[in-house]
Amino acid sequence: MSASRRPALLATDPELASFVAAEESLQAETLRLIPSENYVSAAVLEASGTVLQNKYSEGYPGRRYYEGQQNIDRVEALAVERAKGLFGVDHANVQPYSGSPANLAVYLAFAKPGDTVMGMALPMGGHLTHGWGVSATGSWFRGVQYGVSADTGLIDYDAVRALALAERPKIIFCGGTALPRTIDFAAFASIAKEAGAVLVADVAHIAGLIAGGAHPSPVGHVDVVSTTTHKTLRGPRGAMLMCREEHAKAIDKAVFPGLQGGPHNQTTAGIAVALHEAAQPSFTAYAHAVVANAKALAAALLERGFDLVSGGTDNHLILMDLTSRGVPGKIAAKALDRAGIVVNYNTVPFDPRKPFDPSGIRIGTPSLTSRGLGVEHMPVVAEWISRAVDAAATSDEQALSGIRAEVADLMSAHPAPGLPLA
Ligand code: DSN
Repeated sequence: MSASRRPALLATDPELASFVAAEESLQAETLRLIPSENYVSAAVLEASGTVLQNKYSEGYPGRRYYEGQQNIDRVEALAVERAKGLFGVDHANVQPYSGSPANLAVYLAFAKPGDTVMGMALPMGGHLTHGWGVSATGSWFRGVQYGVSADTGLIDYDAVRALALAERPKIIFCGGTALPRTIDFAAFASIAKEAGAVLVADVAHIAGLIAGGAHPSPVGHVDVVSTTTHKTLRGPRGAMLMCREEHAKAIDKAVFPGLQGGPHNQTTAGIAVALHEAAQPSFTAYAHAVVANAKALAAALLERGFDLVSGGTDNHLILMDLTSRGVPGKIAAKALDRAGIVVNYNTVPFDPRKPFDPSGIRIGTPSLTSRGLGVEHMPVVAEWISRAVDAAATSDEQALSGIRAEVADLMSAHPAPGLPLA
């Protein structure tokens, strides 16, 4: 693939242009299974790289600290209206730079340093910003953490309730980054109500599934919905906070001026386009296809003897415990990468190994579904994973190269959105 799509960049900085072109080739030729990644459309890419980049606009539409907002206000208002319509919320703030700042804004809105907050432990499938110790949210606040049951790999709602009632946190987070099962927002809502906590659903991973009707919505159950925009939602890298009208002021004030300065208007434009795309019937079909593919892939992996946390998946994500295959997650992930299959190594619940060298890998189907792969392809994908993990165990580089060629063949028949054709 050439850098000629970007003639100005190529002329000014050929070195950098070559890196971008190489990344395009890599994304085109490899099978991307990282469940938090996706491919944005060409329209989202175009919207995200515009002269909106040049404008400062601290404040909100109609209430800015800089002049010249005639067009920026329209862009942001459009993104906000589309978010409200798509998710059925009273209020949306589309300015958070990404998921972590969005979650930090929630703390600023509803808690004071030292307050107790509660979320799922990171190694159990939560997120750093849900009060985990190494994050500011776990050092500036007192984080208490729930997990999953050792027997089932599922959230034990009775245990969550008991912890919440014992600790009385100011904020409870539900949602996470390695949860293969449906989140029961109603159960969390009843726990938060009993404990007197603000309930936040961090739906970053499943926002696109919610928008497409392939996962129940937290709206109506929780106080605040936090999400990134670049995972299953298929937008640019950014985030949104959504809430009922009663929390709107607190959320807006926390994002700006509480935490951030000027919003990234070029990203807001990309978010607006992604939200428009996500409101189309084709996106509903996409969201359901992501889940169907994940279920088919999980079944094909189980057939090949893999251990999956919780025994399978309800959503876009599969967490594989490779202990029984005798290959640590990191070694498997690196071998898969050499085979053209891009995953991330990941802790599994109760992992005896360290996060930088854990027992599992985390995979998902948002990206391959964006390329048009269907359930009929999942046995092939599972077979590649199985062969690559076996090859990792025996350091069989030839086998990995063979898989890489097979992967590239299938990928060339299924071009990714937003990437130039080879
Ligand atoms: N880094 C994201 C993920 O991969 O799930 C979460 O922030």
